[in-house]
Amino acid sequence: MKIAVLGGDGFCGWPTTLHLSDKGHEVHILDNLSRRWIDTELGVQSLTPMDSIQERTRIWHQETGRRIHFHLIDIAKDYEILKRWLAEHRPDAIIHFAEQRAAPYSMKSDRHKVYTVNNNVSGTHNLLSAMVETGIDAHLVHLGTMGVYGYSTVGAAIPEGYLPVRIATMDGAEAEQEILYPTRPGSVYHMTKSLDQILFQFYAQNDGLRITDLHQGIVWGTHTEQTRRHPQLINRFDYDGDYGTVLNRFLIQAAIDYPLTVHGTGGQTRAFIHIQDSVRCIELALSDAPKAGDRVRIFNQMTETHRVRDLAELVSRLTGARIAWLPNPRKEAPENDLVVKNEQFLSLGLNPTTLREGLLEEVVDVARKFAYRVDRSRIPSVSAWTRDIARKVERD
Ligand code: NAD
Ligand code: USQ
Repeated sequence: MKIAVLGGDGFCGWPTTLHLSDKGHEVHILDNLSRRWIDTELGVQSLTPMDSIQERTRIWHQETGRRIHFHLIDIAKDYEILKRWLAEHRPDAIIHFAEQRAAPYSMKSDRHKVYTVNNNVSGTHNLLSAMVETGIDAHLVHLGTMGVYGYSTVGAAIPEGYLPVRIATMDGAEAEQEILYPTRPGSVYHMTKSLDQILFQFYAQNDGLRITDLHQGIVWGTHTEQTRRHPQLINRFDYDGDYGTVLNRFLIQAAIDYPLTVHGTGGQTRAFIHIQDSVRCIELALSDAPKAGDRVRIFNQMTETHRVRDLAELVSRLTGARIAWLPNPRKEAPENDLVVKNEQFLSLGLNPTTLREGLLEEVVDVARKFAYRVDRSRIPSVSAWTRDIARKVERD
């Protein structure tokens, strides 16, 4: 297949690109490199030394003989360029990773809120509109998030996107209807993913676009089979208070002897998936495209759930790291349970990689190797969800 990977220079996009190229697909990356600019804005860098995208693709060609094409396009701002690109290249599939994906970054200030909404919602809408206008019949696979569901304590398992509801009809009878599972986003970033869902629903219903939305949990790990092949193919690996995600942060903190930064009581339960499985899930989703006229296909892309304090205790047992119990900069339930259905990927053949000690140690080893690149002052998560929380965090 000819596949466009939007956001292919990022943490999930780069290993996915390599995996699909390895499988023999013709892969084109469309990326505006905004993530690299955000590193500059924040004064941080990936823990792992990342080469330019051009250099990365050159090394891949040298190692495998396969070409990955790179196109510098901002999908939120360059609508006409995106449309021309699609009309000219007519990809069979489009994988859409190209959004601002950090909840803390989206809550930093009003400017960051506005940027995140403009970038994510316009980018997704531009893509959908350009797909209709060019008449291409590509299967769109979007990376959404488990966070759209919110983390309720109802106790029922979260279904894969849709919820059957019984409603009273005008004549007093009852009718059954399936609705999108109601969203309850916990940050401006997560809110943009909820808005994406409505855009997808409209374009699938109105124009017959074929869309799969992957509600992904927190991705952990760094290497995949392909990124291990050459030091310059290494994946990016975020540790800072905005972009570092919880388990990867704990593993890096353990490697540099920094107390593990648990927010509040650490009672938050979240869904997780290893980067190797994330890449594999995308391949599986591509192999099972919906037909025109089908509703949006929604998969829960996660393999296990864990409570934050249990992860901290596990990493502490493994490495001897201390745990710091910090005031929570976020507005979120201090404790929640989470049960998630993920039968669709299992039935397509996913064999989940679970939190094995070997894999956790591999991440700690990578972090130790590059520990000299860590700026410890960038580890604390300082983006507060509200002014009151900011004052409280400062006081405590
Ligand atoms: P990332 O920030 O590392 O990568 C995103 C890429 O998209 C970057 O290379 C960035 O430059 C590019 N991009 C952003 N806006 C763009 C635009 N307007 N035009 C062109 N390119 C643009 O993020 P990631 O961790 O690789 O996440 C990828 C996707 O997966 C995101 O949509 C995110 O919401 C989703 N996701 C990530 C995780 C996770 O734990 N990392 C979990 C669940 C879902
Ligand atoms: N947390 C800590 N300590 C830390 C960092 C985080 O206790 O040092 C806590 C947070 O308070 C939160 C939980 O860990 O309760 C998860 O935080 P996170 O930063 O790992 O994940 P989140 O903000 O939800 O975002 C990440 C990705 C995002 C993706 C989402 C999937 O950045 O792109 O959509 O995970 S999910 O969480 O399933 O919505």
